[in-house]
Amino acid sequence: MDTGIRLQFDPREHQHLRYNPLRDSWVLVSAHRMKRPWKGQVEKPAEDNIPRHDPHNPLCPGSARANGEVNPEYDSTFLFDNDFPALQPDAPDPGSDHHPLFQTKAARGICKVMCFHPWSDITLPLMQLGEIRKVIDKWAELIEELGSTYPWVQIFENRGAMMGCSNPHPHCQIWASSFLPNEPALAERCQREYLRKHGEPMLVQYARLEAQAQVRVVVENEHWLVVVPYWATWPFQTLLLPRRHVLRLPDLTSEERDGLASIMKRLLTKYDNLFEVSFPYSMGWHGAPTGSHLEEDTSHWQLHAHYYPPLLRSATVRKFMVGYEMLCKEQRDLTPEQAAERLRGLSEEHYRSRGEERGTERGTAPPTDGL
Ligand code: H2U
Repeated sequence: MDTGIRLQFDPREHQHLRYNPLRDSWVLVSAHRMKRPWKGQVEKPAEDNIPRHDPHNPLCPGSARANGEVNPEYDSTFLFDNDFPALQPDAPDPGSDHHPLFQTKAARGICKVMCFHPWSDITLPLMQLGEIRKVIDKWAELIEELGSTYPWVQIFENRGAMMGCSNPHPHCQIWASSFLPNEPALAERCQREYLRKHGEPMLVQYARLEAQAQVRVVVENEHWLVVVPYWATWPFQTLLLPRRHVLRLPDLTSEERDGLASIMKRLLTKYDNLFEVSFPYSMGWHGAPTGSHLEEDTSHWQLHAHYYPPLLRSATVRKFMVGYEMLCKEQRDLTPEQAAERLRGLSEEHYRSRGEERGTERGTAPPTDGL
């Protein structure tokens, strides 16, 4: 029933829909939902007494993995083929001439694991900038190497047991596939359409507008910008964007890679400081497709990383994407602007380093290129 009374719209109080141009979908923002009491599931606090070296942990230097291979005594990053790969290079072709309701296609690929550091009790925000830079260089190398044949190379990190991570040792995974997976395929279509309609790559324009507005910016430096996107679905979701138009990780200059190491450290320190816990998330890189796409015009793409953390209210209360989200559409409980403001206001000194002499412990040296 329309009462005829028109209230002044306040995004923090009044539910509304926001458009996600990367997924061509709408998210329901209902910030007032944060007021509801929570008697639901409370997660176990993240483990924080992880031993630096555990000879029985298959990701540690010198340990034996599931396939019997022994890891070298590595002292930086370490890459190996996943012993339980979801994609293998030589799976037989199932054939594709099936009923429209029972379709299959060939799926081939390769899965790798990359350890970031020899220590199990360290995470990216606690690593030194030079150590993070080595991770970035390795990521770029992998895109170059696997991308020479595979159309999509997904680099992703699941951090924390809450995100299904099976091992606390700092690591990420790399899955290269013979096909463009659903999310990248959607991002491909949306960015292509956007450039056609608006004459500028979507995320290049978006970064510029967000840098001007400053409302959803969390951290920034000369080369990079982190925002809680206007269309964020997870409570503290962020989008990491270069300021320059960059198609893929290997295209980054040395200065941009250093800037990336710094901005990652700053963002992840803020994440950990939010609830004073090693903040769980899934993150991953999206850049222009590779393989045969290397010969095509992919200028509609802009390199970016998504961070999807599940926590909502505290270190132990997460956001569930369940009933309405599964059956209708994604819904969020605080506005992206509120989330950005909270993250922006947090210290860039890691809570685990506080009280220690600055720069004497690993990871405590303050970043040098903050704006
Ligand atoms: P996650 O914890 O993010 O799942 O990554 C650990 C990966 O390491 C996982 O994909 C692999 C698992 O298959 N792994 C090996 O390849 N060999 C081992 O001996 C243990 C774990």
